[in-house]
This record gives sequence, C-alpha cells and structure tokens, in this order.
Amino acid sequence: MKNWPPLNLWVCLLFLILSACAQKTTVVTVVPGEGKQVITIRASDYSLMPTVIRAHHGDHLLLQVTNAVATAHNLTIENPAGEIVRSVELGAGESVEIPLDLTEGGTWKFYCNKPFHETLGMSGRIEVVE
Ligand SMILES: [Cu+2]
Repeated sequence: MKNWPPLNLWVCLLFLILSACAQKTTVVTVVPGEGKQVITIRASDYSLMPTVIRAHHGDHLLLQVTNAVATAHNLTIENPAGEIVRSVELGAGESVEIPLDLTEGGTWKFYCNKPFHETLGMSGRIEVVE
C-alpha cells in the first residue's frame, strides 16, 4: 500500500501556506523637506503597508491610513520609549489622517491593537534618524 498523498506534496503545501503568511517588508523613505510629509498606509487582513518608514528627527508626517477591508482595524503608534502617542480606530473601509511629529530619533512602532492582529502581521516601524 502506497502512502497517498506523497510526502513531498505535504512539503509543498506547507511551503505555500508559510509563504502566504510571511509578512512582506515594504519600505518607504521620507524625502527631507519642509511641511508635512504625506505617507499612505494601507491596512488589510492582516497586514500594514508599508512595513518600514524611514524618516528624520523633526519630520512632520501626515499618515493617511486606509482600511481596505470589511474588518475593523486600528492603528496604534508608540514612540521609542514605548509610550502610545496615537491610537486610532479604523472602521470597515474607513480612511483617517494622523498627524505625527517625530520628536525623537530611534525606532517608533506601529501596529493594530485588535487581538492577535499584530502577531498575524499588522505591524511596522518608523526608523527615525538624526
Ligand atoms: Cu487589525
């Protein structure tokens, strides 16, 4: 009696599932300049794009966040000290604008605060250089 399906089919399936779940890194770099720097963030099940925003100490960002799906999400932002500086609910299909002044260098973190969404891939960071 042969084993069916063969082992290598299971390995292929596992690989497909893992690669579908793996979070793709997408990077946006803020161009130095005056005034508000507009950054577009797209929230979906379960990702935030871009995942990395590269910016500079003193930049004034305007995050235009769109929830592209019918699930409620959220965008929470922590400064390098781990303090929550913004937490905005994103209803289904909703778009919000979040002004954010980068008052400190270091790594700022953003994520969805709904249960398990961060673990499922809804997270990113703002790398702020001097
Ligand atoms: Cu979410």
